[in-house]
Amino acid sequence: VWKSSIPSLHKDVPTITKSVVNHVHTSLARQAYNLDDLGAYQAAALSVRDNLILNWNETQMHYSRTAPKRAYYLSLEFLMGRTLDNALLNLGLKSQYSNGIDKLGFNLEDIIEQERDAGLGNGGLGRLAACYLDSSASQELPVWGYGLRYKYGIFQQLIGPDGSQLEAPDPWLEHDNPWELPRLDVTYEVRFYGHAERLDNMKAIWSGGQEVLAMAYDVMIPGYDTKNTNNLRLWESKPKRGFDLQSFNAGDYERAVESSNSAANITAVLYPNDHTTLGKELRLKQQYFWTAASLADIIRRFKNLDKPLTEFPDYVAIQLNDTHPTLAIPELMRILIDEEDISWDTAWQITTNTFFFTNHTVLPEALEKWSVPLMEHLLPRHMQIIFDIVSFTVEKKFPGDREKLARMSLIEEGFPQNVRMANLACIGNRKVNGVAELHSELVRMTIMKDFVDFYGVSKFSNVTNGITPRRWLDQARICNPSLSSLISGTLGIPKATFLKDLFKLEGLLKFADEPAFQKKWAAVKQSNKERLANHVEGMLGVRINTNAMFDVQIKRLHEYKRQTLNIMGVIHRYLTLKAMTPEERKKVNPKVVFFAGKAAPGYYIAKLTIRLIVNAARVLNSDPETKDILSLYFLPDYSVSLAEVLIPASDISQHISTAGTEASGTSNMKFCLNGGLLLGTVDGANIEIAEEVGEDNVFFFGHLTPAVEDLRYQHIYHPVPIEQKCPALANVLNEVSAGRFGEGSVYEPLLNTIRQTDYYLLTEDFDSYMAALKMVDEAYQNRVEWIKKSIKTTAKMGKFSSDRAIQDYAQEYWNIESTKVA
Ligand code: DL6
Repeated sequence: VWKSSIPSLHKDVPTITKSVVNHVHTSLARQAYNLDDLGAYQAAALSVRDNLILNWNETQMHYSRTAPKRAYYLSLEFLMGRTLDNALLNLGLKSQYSNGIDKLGFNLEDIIEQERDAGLGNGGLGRLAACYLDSSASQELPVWGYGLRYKYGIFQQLIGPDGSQLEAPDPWLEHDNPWELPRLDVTYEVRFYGHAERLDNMKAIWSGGQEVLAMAYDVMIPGYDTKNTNNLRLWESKPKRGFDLQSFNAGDYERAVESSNSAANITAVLYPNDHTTLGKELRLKQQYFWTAASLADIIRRFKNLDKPLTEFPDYVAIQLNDTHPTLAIPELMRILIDEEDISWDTAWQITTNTFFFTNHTVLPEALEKWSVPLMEHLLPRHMQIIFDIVSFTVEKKFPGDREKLARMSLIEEGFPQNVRMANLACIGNRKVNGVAELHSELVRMTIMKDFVDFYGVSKFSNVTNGITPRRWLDQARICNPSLSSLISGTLGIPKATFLKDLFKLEGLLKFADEPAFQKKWAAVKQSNKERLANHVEGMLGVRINTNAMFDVQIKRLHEYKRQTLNIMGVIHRYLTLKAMTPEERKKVNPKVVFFAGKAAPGYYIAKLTIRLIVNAARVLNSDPETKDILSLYFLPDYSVSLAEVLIPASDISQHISTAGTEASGTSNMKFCLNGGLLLGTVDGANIEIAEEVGEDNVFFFGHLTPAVEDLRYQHIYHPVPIEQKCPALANVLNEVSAGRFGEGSVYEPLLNTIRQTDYYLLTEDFDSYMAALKMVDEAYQNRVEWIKKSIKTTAKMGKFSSDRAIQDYAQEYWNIESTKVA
């Protein structure tokens, strides 16, 4: 009876409409007459979810039966964006659902817009994790993600009347989330505080303190063009005992709910930090809660195999996405030693063969540290284990070299002492990687230099980041012919062929010189610009000139990413235009500059940059002399969904970090895949993009990484006034100070970062930046050549598919293999 009753996929239009209507009536308790777009979205999502669940069930059964080695991707952030469109694309059911929805009197594109983004991440690191999940499932690799189910994702960004960023909570779960399955039966207890009593044999008993429950929510991750559907397991915190009945009975209601609230608070919010360490106890609690629950789950699954724990690394690889999950190292040691009675040496052997660590930044301020007293208080047993690791590893090898020991130690001396999470992550792992060639080299040469001497260089390698071409090329929600349809028609291959093997795009090279193809290519870009213009009109109520060059910079606001350099460049352009005669202005090609991105709420300078951009936009966009040739927009509340509209519309995008500071960048890859050209510094993955597409197709400028340290030294010890060093930039700063874009004094702290130490070297790079912008203008004049560059750029993006990146991890690191669900 069970077997014959298992439902089958909704695949054809009649079955699809039936299942949607069924969900309208039975899941939503609504009917056709009162159904709006939101209801239609919910019913369609539930219908698509039925399909995902069926594939998911089969995949998990298949994994259990075949018991392959599995990899687990531990990331505190997964920036998933919307799911419906992507799920339909990966299931290959988009046109069927579109027809079905149409028959029910709705439009698929409209209902897709009803979905809220799952914004469980800050930026590149979280979006990378989402791309890697898509690629793992698409490559039929047995990979699960583990993260936290934040009640509030990345904050909503609003712009206040004075142009400042304001933050509002992101209640993304308000409308219920059809894409997750609560697992009431998958719960683990997690302990905090208490005391750890040492026993013999390096063991200890950790008891007392607070215990909370971690409950699993499963998010299905469909592979593209395959049945394989992997899992992202997100943990939610819950009180272990509901509330304290004793206090309640005694009339102390507040105390009764207190412990319940404190447990639930652990997964309440995503920390909106970016490249700054946060000394927040709650953040440390989040990290331990998540790693402890994930490890307990992984070990439970491993134990089903009935193998000895010494074989754990033969069946399990765990990737640590930056240092956030580093507590998994002492946690695995604790479980093995205290609970499984395994000797210290064997436990260390198992641990260091299981974990792999990816570093995502070398910025010193972003390297996580936790104070020893806080760790001792919150995680007393883990602190003991960390001290033991110090005595048994590095100290054994370099007993005499105190300086080296001090640098390599897991403990940074000071008041208080701190635990250096990057050092712990490095010592407790089998392999460490950076995320682009230059960055991996910097990891080896700077933050991990001593460890390279200690372990040998082979432990430290590189996996250049990648992006999923499914979401970032094919998932363009437009009515006009999309780029992927054009590519498929031109190459004479189905979309699936190049969406699964992005190197196939190289076939476009031989069409780059064909005028008919160039025309079609340009038409797609134009339609994407129209779509963005419509979007902006809906958002800001203004109409944009789509014949202008679209110049885009979208990323988190940070001094090292140098949005400030960009806005100073825009102001310089504006001042130059103002100084021209009307005749001269007539010859200027129009340009629209877009910015989008969030600043961490406590990052004052970054927020001032937003304020300057917004206020400059107000001036530029209302200046009758120049507004037709230069306009500027800050699009609020940047998200994955906004990126999906912005990226395909760009002619040129900016990736202009101070050399050596941007580990990789991934939006650079997305723009190039969509035929946008790149203006950037010789940094991160820009370098490898240029290697692929040819330096003549990239606009590079600025000092190189080896020069940066010296220049900074000069700035501190031999400062030269900005008027002398860079008169053009000095003039821009003076105009801002003088109040041309609103109250000048407001911006002084921002301007002083440039006038004084200029740590991010704007004064050093401004002139070459302006020269590069000029080259962009000139190149854009020759539209045919520009289109050729654009085609060549897309054609050479094969390397930057996250399928390639995930295969690098699977083969070089995790040692796992594809296993197809029949
Ligand atoms: O690797 C993903 C992404 C890179 O593309 C960016 O260049 C890098 O800045 C970012 N790093 C972080 C570091 N966060 N922490 N901790 O987000 O990673």
